[in-house]
Amino acid sequence: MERKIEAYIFDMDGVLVSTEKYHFASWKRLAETLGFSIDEEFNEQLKGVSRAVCIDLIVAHGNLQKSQEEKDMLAAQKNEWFLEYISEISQKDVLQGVLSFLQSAKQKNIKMAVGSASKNAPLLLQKMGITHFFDAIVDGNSITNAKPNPEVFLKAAQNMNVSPQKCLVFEDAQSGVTAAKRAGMFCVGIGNSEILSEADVCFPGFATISIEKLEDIFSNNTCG
Ligand code: B16
Ligand code: MG
Repeated sequence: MERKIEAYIFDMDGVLVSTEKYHFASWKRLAETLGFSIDEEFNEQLKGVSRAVCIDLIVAHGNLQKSQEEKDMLAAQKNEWFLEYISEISQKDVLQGVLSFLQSAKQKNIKMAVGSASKNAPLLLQKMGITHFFDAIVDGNSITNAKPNPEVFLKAAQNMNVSPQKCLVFEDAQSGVTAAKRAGMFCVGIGNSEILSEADVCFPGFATISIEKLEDIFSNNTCG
């Protein structure tokens, strides 16, 4: 029996916009003020997970002991730098191919949601002028369990009134791909297929993705 996708759920950072470089720059700057450095490989662990989990990972990486109050202050500092870095973001920063993909999906009446760990998601979507495309926005302000917990994607499906089996998630982070699979959803990895090995299929970005191609892959996939 042919299966159809009824809804798309987009991660934000690294999928709709390349803000991951600003998250990385802010965490690196913070680590350096604490006396150590972080590299791109370590940064893979920070992608997709909440600010609070990131600060725990950073502190552990530097073999430091910090109280909750100190960690909150460090996280606030990181966010202040991140907000400075993203202050000039506008529609020109939407990743290549994303805008035309959103327009085509809207024309086909496919439901769409954002499922992001970021508390800055509403601000960034507004800066990029793409908020109106989405039927639901579930972000770091509305969830209690960070990815790889599936809560963010299950909530997005529920808010759109679509069953998880009919949702397709776009993700650039290992933690996010795991969350999508735990939610019982088909997952399209955006980025390196070796890093995102749990995804059902991988593309380097939206420039090479079309709705027709996705329908084809989804309907022929028996284990997604
Ligand atoms: P904030 P996503 C995630 O967004 C980022 O990938 C991750 O690097 C960041 O730490 C997290 O949001 C929290 O962001 O500090 O802005 O609340 O990829 O799930 O859209
Ligand atoms: Mg991401």
